[in-house]
Amino acid sequence: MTHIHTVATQPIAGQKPGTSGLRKKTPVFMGRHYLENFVQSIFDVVGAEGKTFVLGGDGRYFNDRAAQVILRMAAANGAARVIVGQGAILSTPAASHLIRLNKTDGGIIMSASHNPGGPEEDFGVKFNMPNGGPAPEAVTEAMYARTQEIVEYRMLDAQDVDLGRLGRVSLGGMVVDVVDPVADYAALMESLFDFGAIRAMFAGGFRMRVDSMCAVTGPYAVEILENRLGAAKGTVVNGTPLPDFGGMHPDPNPTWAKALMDEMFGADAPDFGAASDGDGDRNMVVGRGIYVSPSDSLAVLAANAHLAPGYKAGLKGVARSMPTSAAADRVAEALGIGAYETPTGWKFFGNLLDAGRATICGEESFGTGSDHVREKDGLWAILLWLNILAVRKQPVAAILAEHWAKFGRNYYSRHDFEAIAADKADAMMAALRGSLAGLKGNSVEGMVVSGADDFAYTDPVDGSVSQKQGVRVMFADGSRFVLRLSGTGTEGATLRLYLERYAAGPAGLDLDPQEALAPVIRAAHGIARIAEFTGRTEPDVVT
Ligand code: VG1
Ligand code: CO
Repeated sequence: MTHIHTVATQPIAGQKPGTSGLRKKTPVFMGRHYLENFVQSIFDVVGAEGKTFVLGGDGRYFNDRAAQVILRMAAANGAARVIVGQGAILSTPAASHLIRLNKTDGGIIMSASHNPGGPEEDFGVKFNMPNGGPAPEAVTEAMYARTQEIVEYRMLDAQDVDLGRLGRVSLGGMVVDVVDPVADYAALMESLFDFGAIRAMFAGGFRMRVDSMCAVTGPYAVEILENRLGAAKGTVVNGTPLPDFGGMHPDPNPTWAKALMDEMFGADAPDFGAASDGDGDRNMVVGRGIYVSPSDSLAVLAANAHLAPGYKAGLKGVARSMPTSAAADRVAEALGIGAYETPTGWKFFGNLLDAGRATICGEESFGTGSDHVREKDGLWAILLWLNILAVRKQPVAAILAEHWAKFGRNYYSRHDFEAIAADKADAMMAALRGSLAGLKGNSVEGMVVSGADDFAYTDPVDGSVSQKQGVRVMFADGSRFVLRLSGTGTEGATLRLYLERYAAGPAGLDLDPQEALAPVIRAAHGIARIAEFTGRTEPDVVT
């Protein structure tokens, strides 16, 4: 006998999803009715009766408890079936794949991605649509509206489901299928890439280091790289997902993946290095002695994707987020395919992928992916790089040098100023927005402004409009900077300053990016008055 409780509740302030779902401090999520209110709001908006959902998360603290709550609520709301990763584990791209593979009605992913995990760190919940992609703005807005009027939620009175054991069980009237989190995803990767060629490369002595940062990709990377592709045991480090990520900050960039950087720039560096983030949708790739900026990685992948079996027919188009460098646009132009510029956040790529306009997408924030799923996919990018390396038989440095010689180089960097008081950050952005109209023609630190705007995007597929997606200031020499506030942080505001300068080559391709960008950096500080508003002169993280 099962009982469904209807629990009286009330709206909780601040349950507004950001760039990628709802993210808060873990104690907030564990607070009374907090998770329940948001999950009920999801079900109220998308409907649960008779539906099938996918459920999993990145294994961070509270992941297991939250999964039990969500299962009981799904059952109480009349869902027919939930497919859940064993141990409540699923990487974000694997969840996206399962949603599509099983033709489900969507999925709930428990993750705060690259934000640290633990009892005092961050937790998050996001909903993905039946196409496997993040809910678009109209849907997340409806969920938010629901959180502000909610008065009750539904909960099944039941024991925990044993998520450690594979197989089918029932929960109230609902079927729960506990599945291997890795198997279907690994099969998908095997269908896209030339595993034979990559295996031969490893057998020939190719060495690699993958830092899974004690987050979700460990089991995926061990199975695919070590077990199926024959990379040496121990290639994957920090490969066991831990509730607190072992105290690591699972954000794959040179600052947080410093151990990997040191290794790749050290005396006995392996041929190739890679890291991924908390939920497995991001990647950083590093060659021996050379860091690959995410914008360059997107461009190189687009230019060489046809070398992998899954993309041998060529690409339909390439899409990038607005702050990402234009390096990929140059490749698209050379290939004679479409190039798209979207706001920050993977949800904006969904329509382009569904409509067959873009095949490969990427963001400067270490996210790359393709139409194989509807999320960015860290291991996919690492495997595409490996496939390219196996075919071209050149070091990463040579591939980059040839790329720049052919297309020119978009020097690029992002400077993050973290944990700024929100009111100060807002005041700075407001002042900057107010000054845009008068900027054109001004010379700041020797840089002449050729244009400035606040990026607005009209989706070419459904016509929806997204305003105020970031301030762009363009200079007469083709350089630019972009400023926007993060939508994924949980402490104060994070200011992101994106910097870009193009060098056509063949000379001037070997500069240090920070030096190459120095005039743009000075002009950005001058125009935005960052120090005056925030008191900060130096960024906390440089990528
Ligand atoms: C950041 C990145 C953005 C990315 C988002 C989610 O957002 O800049 O490119 O899509 O994180 O990534 P923001 O609003 O903080 O700049 V993750 O790996 O959540 O899934
Ligand atoms: Co992520």
